Amino acid sequence: SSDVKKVTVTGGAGQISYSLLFRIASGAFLGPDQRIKLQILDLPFMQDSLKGVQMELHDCAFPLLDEVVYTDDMSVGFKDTDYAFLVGSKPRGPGMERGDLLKDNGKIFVGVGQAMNDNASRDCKTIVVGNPANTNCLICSHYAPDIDKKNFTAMTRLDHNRALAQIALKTSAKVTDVQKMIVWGNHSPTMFPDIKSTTVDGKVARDLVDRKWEEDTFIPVVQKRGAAIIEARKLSSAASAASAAIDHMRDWAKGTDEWVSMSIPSTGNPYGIEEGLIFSFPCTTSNGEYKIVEGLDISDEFSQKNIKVTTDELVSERNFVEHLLK
Ligand code: NAX
Repeated sequence: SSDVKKVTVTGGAGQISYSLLFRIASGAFLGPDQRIKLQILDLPFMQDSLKGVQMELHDCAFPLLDEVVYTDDMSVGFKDTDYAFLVGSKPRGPGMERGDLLKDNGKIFVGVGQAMNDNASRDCKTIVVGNPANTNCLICSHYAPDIDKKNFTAMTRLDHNRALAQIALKTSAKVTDVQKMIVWGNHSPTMFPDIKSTTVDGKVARDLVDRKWEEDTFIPVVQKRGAAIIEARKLSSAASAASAAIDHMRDWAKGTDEWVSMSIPSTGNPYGIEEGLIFSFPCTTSNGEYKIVEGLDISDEFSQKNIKVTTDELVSERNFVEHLLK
């Protein structure tokens, strides 16, 4: 029926999805009253594995889950979808340069964009999780010209949540006491976790932690957290990535007054970031729309330097896939 929301997840047989699908189906995304149909996509050789995921989803007997389809056919997977979690992509293999990854995964997002343009709801809200997420998002949106660009976003919420957690741990505060966190730029080690505006239980964060810790420990720990997880777990972060994807999409769909970091298409305003780049900004959300937090002073040398590094990287990634953006 029409009050069932269709949710598409790509890369459905992968490790992030093994956490994400079950959280979506349990109601963590759209709440305890919203019925859901899951449309799960993965490549042809993963269909057996997807069948197992479907069996487990059935076995949870989730009250909100109307139907689960799994497929390798994008016209089925994206049919009339309301929300798309684009997780599927090729992991970076040994000896692979970032450029190779950009090229290989860029091609995936050409096809995904086309399939979404032909099949998805015109109001479909999309998060790109698969790396390099920001530039994949740019490509996907380019190939879905009939869907508003503002509906295509990429995930920097995991970086945002990591930054919240580091400040909470350092100041012995609850994570909910930490507010006005920002991650600017690209989901990559050039991202800029910015605590200039951050408060902890109402107090200015920079009065509680010193600048040396901020610059030499906090920022690099957040920037390199993905690598630290791989080192410890021998697998990349999965449950935390799924949780952040839910946070991003839930807040976008249902609204929040908290500042959250979302990678969205820049319009050039209000911070002068080049138009069109998929760039992480501080946002608030209401009525299914996000809005950039305005009026922040980022004119100091430290902010400018850090924002420039991550902007330059996004420009160079875009230049690398220019042939796909014609
Ligand atoms: P896995 O390798 O476990 O799963 C990826 C799945 O995608 C596989 O089942 C694969 O068959 C499928 N796939 C590949 N190409 C596809 C296509 N064209 N259509 C549909 N499915 C396709 O990776 P996992 O650990 O789940 O990570 C998925 C992606 O998230 C990776 O690109 C990873 O780098 C990225 N991440 C992004 C994060 C972010 O903050 N934006 C953080 C976590 C994660 O590292």
